[in-house]
Amino acid sequence: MTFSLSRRTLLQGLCAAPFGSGLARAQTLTELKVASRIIEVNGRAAKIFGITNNKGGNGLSLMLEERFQVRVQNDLPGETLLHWHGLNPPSAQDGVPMLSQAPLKPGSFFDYDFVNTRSGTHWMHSHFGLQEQQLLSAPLIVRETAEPLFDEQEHVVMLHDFSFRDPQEILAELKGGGHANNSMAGMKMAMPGMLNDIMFDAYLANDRALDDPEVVRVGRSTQIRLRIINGAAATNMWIDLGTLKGELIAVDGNAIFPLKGSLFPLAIAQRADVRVKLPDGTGAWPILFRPEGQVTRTGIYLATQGAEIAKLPDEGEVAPKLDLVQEMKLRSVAVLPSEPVTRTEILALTGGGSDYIWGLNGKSAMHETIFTVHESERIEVIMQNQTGMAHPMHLHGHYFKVVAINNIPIEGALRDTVLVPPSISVTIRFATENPGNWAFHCHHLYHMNAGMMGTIRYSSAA
Ligand SMILES: [Cu+2]
Repeated sequence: MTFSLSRRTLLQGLCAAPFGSGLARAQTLTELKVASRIIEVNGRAAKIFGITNNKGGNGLSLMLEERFQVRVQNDLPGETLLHWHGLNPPSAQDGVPMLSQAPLKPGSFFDYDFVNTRSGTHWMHSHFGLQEQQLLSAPLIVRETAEPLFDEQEHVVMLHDFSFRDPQEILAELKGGGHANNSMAGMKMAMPGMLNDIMFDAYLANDRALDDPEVVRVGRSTQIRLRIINGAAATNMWIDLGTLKGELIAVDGNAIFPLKGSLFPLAIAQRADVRVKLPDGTGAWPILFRPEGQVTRTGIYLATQGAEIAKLPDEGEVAPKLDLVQEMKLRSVAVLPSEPVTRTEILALTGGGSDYIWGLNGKSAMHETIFTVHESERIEVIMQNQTGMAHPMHLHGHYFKVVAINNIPIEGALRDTVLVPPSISVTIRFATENPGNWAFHCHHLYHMNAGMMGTIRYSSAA
């Protein structure tokens, strides 16, 4: 059961036992506060948002067997609403304004309470307006065991793109047909092959640019599991291990058969768990995160105690654009039941002209019904990108299996977000087992806010 009350109402004592088991609940409820905070970027103070838990940490870490019992307190001067990206809550707790819940008023809170069935590296972010661009996001890690199964260290890295500008101003400029960057003003939008439609002031790894990177202290010959979250609003990235070799072991929180490498793509909103075995001896190793099509990069360092950090410039070679070469190779560990597909839907990704209106099947109303489903169906969706930009497509409330790329069948990964590059089709399958009304959208924040979002409705839902 959930409810929403202002702080004042709470003080007036009107929140009398809204739960069946008030005592047990009070012992486990975690509070997340959404508030403004200041960080330093390029030597300048930046006012952004953040999500702090009641232990003072960033975001949330819980065990799989724990019920998801979280109070979100809005300490912002304006409305907000958090979405649990990667979890499959009941739709009334999914945090999409005007679809699943009303936005949270300043000074009020909302109590979330559901059985969580999803483990892995996930995240939470505001689904309200353009707040995600102002770093209103945090890790959401669900562990299956209290201690790592292997003798390994763990570290969470959250990536962001950052601008000192007001995101509303960026969106207005994009809609005005200009490139959201002074030096490229007047440039037409979304030309074929265009990678980035916004120029950012910095790219951050755990809130820090490469001139002042986070240094993670590691033991000699340590094995480390990096849980990497692309929380950028509009930037696809590469994970670059440099001289180190690693293994990709999970995507979007779902285990895959390990894929060896040192360069892994990570589209907007996706997560990657990468296991790295450090060489013997002391040293410092940069892990870089490189936005596609850009020379600027960000990163962290893994360093043994006392090792000197030889700082890298924040510019390097141009990072290539993301493709689906890796996606073709991913194989999920979990096997989906082999029920036949009950229905195939075509979803055209459309728009992106000089008016900066984006859409799904040519429609650009954010809560437009894409299609209606019944419970216990096995739906196949063929997404066809008819635009000049890549779109990281995210389905709420479900995870899906990537089953074909350009109609070439694969036994692909289980995901909640998949990149669909220009002129490419990506086919996914999911089971309709979470009744409600669910957002399905491009996770590029400005594409979404310019119309590339719709709703999948269950016939059983209101
Ligand atoms: Cu998009």
